[in-house]
Formats: sequence, structure tokens, C-alpha cells
Amino acid sequence: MVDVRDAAKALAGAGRVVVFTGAGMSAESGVPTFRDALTGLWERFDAQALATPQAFEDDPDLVWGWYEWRRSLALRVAPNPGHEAVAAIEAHAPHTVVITQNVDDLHEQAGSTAPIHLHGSLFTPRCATCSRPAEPSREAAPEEGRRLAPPRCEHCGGPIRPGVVWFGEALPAEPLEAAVQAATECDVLLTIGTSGLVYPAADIPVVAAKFGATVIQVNPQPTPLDAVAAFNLTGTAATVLPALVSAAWPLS
Ligand code: BV8
Ligand code: ZN
Repeated sequence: MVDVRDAAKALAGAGRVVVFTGAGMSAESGVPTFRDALTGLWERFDAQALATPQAFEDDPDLVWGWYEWRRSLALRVAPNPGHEAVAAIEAHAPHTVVITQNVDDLHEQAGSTAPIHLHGSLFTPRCATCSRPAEPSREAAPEEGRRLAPPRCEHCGGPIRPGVVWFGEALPAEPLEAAVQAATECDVLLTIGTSGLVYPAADIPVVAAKFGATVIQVNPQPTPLDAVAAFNLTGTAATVLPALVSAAWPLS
């Protein structure tokens, strides 16, 4: 694949690299993407309808049960060679910033030091009323998925909610500012496994391109980000990323 070699040259020559990831990054670890239809108890719902404050208010047990099922799944799966390739990029290119829309913490499991979480994490629950952080529960949720009543806050008795950003909620200010800052400064931005449909996250590769970065996209499908990508590597994270890294740093 000529493109991989040319993209690898740009990556190896970059002073500052941003790696921007979406749900496709974790697909080969066995974590369903947002595009994938929901299954089991939640199959009649659309993720965008369930990932909202309204849904949690209307039916906390259904929503909390969904997040606990996703958290248990994230604990059962392993990072894939794509996550490992991202950690390898951080090792080869010292000024690499990983920005993720994912909440499964698989980048951390693969050795990425401090990914920026634009949409929070499944592992930082907090009280929906007083926002005090709560401990993620130790027992795993049943594999088939079940409605689960959210635990109550020890301090105020409010319901515990997942530490993710729901649709209609503002993104956390510091991570968003840090992500935009990194996008304006980088020479190369890799966008991996995102449909580029959800804002403001989807603006990050656009900002990078506007500030002169070379955008490399890895996705089996076309996305709106094709328009800003200098290289569109058609394929999956777990196959393309390791090839990109070994072409960029052959002796590694
Ligand atoms: C905001 C965490 C404003 C939760 C997520 C009405 C009211 C308010 C806001 C809006 C509104 N209408 C529109 C908006 C804006 C809205 C938005 O953008 N909507 C879209 C649908 C148009 N945005 C928001 O609501 C944001 N907040 O705007 O607030 C505001 C401001 C101030 C004060 C108050 C309010 C919040 C958005 C964050 C929502 N939370 N996640 C959870 O995880 O449950 S979003 C979630 O979906 C993901 O995090 C991700 O960001 C997004 C899209 O998912 P992707 O990661 O891209 O994955 P997806 O499944 O879509 O695609 C997978 C891709 O991978 C595909 O391209 C596929 O081809 C590819 N792929 C598949 N397999 C592989 C692969 N690639 C590589 N390898 C493979 N193997
Ligand atoms: Zn509380």
C-alpha cells in the first residue's frame, strides 16, 4: 500500500503528533461501536437516545445497567494491536498527544500514559446530585445485561451516574482546551476509527488541518473527515496501525 509508506514518512518526520481516536479503535477488542446496533436489553434503543441526561432521569436502572454492562465488558476485553501501535507511536515520537472519544480506558491498558478523555470514562462514576466522585463497583455486571438500580451517594443520597459526557452535556473544559491546543500545534494528526459525526470532538481533525497539519485517517469506511485527510488509509485499526508504525520506524 503506497499510501501507508507515504503516510509513514510524514509520521516519522513529524515533530508533534496527535492521535485522535473513536469507537472503531476498540472494535477489534470486541467493544461495539456507537454505529453498531445495541443488543439485548437495549436493542430497541438508539445509543444517542440512551446516552442522555433525560434517559437517566426517565429510567435510571435501564441506563445504569447499560453502563455497568459496558464497564464490565471493557474490563473483560484486552487492548488490540491498534492500541499497542498507538503506545509505540508515543514511544517513538516524544511529542505525541493522544485524544480519545472512547470511555473504555483501553489506551491506558495498552500503555498510553495520559490520553485526553473528551467524553469521560466508564471508570469515574460520580454523584448525579453533588458530583462527588464514587467508587466503581467491584463486581461485574451480568453478561447478558440487566436493569440495575444506580448506587446512592454516601454523602447526599443522590443517584450515582456514569462519568461520561452525555449528548446535550458540555464537554469538560480543560480536556477540550488541551485537545484544541494540541491540534493547533501538531505536524501530523492521525484520526482513527471515528465517524466524525459528533461535535465538538469531530472538529479536532478539522482544526489540525486548518493549522497546517497533515491528517492521516484510518477507517474501513469513508467519513466526513475524508475531506481534510491528506492520507485515507482504508482498513482497520488493528491491521493498518501496526503496518504504519513498522514502516515509519523500521528498525524498531
Ligand atoms: C454538546 C460518551 C452542547 C457517552 C459520547 C441538541 C442538543 C445539544 C447538543 C446537540 C444537539 N444536537 C446536536 C448536538 C451536538 C451533539 C452532536 O454532535 N450530535 C450529533 C449526533 C450531531 N453533541 C453533543 O451533544 C455534545 N455536547 O454539544 O453540548 C452544550 C454546550 C454548552 C453547555 C451545554 C451543552 C456531547 C457529545 C458527547 C456525547 N457522548 N460518548 C457514552 O460513551 O455513552 S459520543 C460517542 O459517539 C462517542 O464518544 C463518539 O464521540 C461519538 C461517535 O462515536 P465514534 O467514536 O465516532 O464511533 P462511531 O460508532 O460513530 O463510528 C465508529 C467508526 O469506526 C466508524 O467510522 C467505523 O467505520 C469505524 N470502524 C469500525 N470498525 C473499525 C473502525 N475503524 C477502525 N478499525 C475498526 N476495526
Ligand atoms: Zn451526592
